[in-house]
Amino acid sequence: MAVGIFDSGLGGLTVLQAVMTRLPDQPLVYLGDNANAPYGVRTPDDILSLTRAGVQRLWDRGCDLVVLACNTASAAALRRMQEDGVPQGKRVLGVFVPLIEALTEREWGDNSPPREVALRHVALFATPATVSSRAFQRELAFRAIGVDVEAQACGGVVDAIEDGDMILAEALVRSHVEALRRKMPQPQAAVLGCTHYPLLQDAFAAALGPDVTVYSQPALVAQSLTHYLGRHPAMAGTGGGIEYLTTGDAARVSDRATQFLQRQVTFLPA
Ligand code: DGN
Repeated sequence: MAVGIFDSGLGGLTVLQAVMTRLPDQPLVYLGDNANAPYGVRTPDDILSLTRAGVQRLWDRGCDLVVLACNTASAAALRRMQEDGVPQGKRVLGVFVPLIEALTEREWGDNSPPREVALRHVALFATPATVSSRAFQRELAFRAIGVDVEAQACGGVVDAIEDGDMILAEALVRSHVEALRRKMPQPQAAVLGCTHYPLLQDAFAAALGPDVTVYSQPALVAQSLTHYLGRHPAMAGTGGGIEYLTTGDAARVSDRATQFLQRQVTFLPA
């Protein structure tokens, strides 16, 4: 059975890439809602209804398990979708929990009560919608006590990446890191809470300096998914293969994705 990977646009390809590397035999279907991207500046209700529609498309294609490879969608929609009830036999997972489990040094899927952890000062870099949702802090509080989180809404970064303007994206990273440092001079760890940002991992690491550990999601999500499929083997598949779907202009999205991943990628209309 194929696993669905959903994102508002291209950012989720960083997660897809890590999942492919980790699980080369697992069939995957990627759906980018490029017609409605970016989500980072939309209202929570808008993000919820777009995410619901995207996940439903993937469920309808037979992907019983869908990963929201987008922090903005995970922040605004995941808990609400789960609380409203997911259809029998279907699942939807997000990208915060693997990151937080790694940050708090938990086993994958460990739902035990929150406890003291070594980490004290964490900087979160994410889209404006993710930052204002406070979903990261809420999920962290379910697992850890006494961690101080300072969040920086990184306006403009996703648009610069989607436009292929990495010079602008890197300049924005430097100015967002400076803004964060004015609020929290010495973070111990920095969380890249947007699936686009791994493309700027080096820029974040350089601006933050060697004393800050930078956590990026794709590899953590892939590890956590591997563990999840081990616990739920009926949701896994064999034989590999990846289908790329978009709600946007397939030719344009294919060009951008090819640039983004630096290998030929062909999207089909969803
Ligand atoms: N890549 C998305 C995320 O992880 O939040 C953000 C993309 C967007 O729609 N702004």
